[in-house]
Amino acid sequence: MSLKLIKQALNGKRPLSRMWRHHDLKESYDVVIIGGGGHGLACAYYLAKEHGITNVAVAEKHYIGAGGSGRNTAIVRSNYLTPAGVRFYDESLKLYEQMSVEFDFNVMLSQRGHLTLAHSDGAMRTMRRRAEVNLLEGGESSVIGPDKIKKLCPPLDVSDHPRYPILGALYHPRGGIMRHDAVVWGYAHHADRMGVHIHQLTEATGIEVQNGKVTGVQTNRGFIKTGMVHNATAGWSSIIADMAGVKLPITTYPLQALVTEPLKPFLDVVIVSGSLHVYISQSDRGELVMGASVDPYASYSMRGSLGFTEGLAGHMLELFPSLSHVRVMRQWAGLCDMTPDYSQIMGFTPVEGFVVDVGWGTYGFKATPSAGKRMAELIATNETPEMIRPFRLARFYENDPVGEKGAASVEK
Ligand code: PYC
Repeated sequence: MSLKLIKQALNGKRPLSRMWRHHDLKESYDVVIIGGGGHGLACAYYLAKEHGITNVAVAEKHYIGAGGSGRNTAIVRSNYLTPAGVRFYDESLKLYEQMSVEFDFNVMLSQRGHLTLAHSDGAMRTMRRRAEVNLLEGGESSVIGPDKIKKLCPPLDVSDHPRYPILGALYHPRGGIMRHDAVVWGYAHHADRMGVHIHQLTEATGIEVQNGKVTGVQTNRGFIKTGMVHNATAGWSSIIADMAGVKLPITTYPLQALVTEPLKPFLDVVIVSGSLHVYISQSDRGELVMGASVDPYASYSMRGSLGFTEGLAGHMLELFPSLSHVRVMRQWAGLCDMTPDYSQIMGFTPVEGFVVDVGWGTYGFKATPSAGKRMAELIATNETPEMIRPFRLARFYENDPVGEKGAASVEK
């Protein structure tokens, strides 16, 4: 990318071509993807790239990446608790590892290591179990003690005086952070170049179903005929599913996050504490990016609150007392669609031609490439890929949950 940019600057040809273009809405598409976040765009990209399906529309009610894709704290990891979860997120991490080369575009992946702290014997047991499952599935997470933690993160208070002593941590060397907007833009750019139509400011207002089959989508810009609608939304996933007459076991909660003023680089790992409900990393600009657990009440509000800032600051200072002078620059919220077992819902629904990739709780960003790839495979082949079978909607009726609560960085 940088060489291209230099060439562009020197040859005097301006302006740079658009990353993705605007199109009139066509009367019909083979596939309509509702939601122009990372997941929807990744699905469009893999449909075109791996299955040659390019008559695809991505309908996004705001600008692309305006939802969870642009509001998360950019953490990537695959250190989950269930074998199905580890396999799925590990595929996603591998796709992320190849992404800058695949896109010829720097997505700024920084695999700086990810530490999930344990403050109790119970938490240590869960970390050991996660480490074992990760090893069995080919991952490389391990449980480390306070001395090694201190070496990896000198400013962390590992002494025994805090209310929440640090007994150990699950260390995941391949975990880290990356630039979330770059992921969205990269998928959008390449999907566009292969013929996908990206429609921003295009809101789905209804889904037409006749005799149990999808026949089209109503939008604020007109009706689109299609036999395949993919719900790749977050926050509004249950509302979109309702339009097709499908009920999802999802409750939506806001999740708040903030960034501080920039500091000199001092933190080159990601630190998470599930018990303290906090996580922190330092961005390439030097800002500390921090978040907490979801708000206590279900809501679609995306406003910040003072209660969140106070609670987060209190917990963060338990871990990093030296940050007490640091000023907060801005805060925001995104929406998290929580399912009963803390795992996503992917696949077919009782309505033919209506498929879902929803219920991502607080994990959606790290799942983006694999979610897109596997949903594209499902749409193209009309079969559920083995990798995502555990996450089918029917598991809730078949008493076959995929319990990932123990791997949630932050929970309800
Ligand atoms: O699961 O890694 C995570 C996470 C980070 C922020 C919210 N969830």
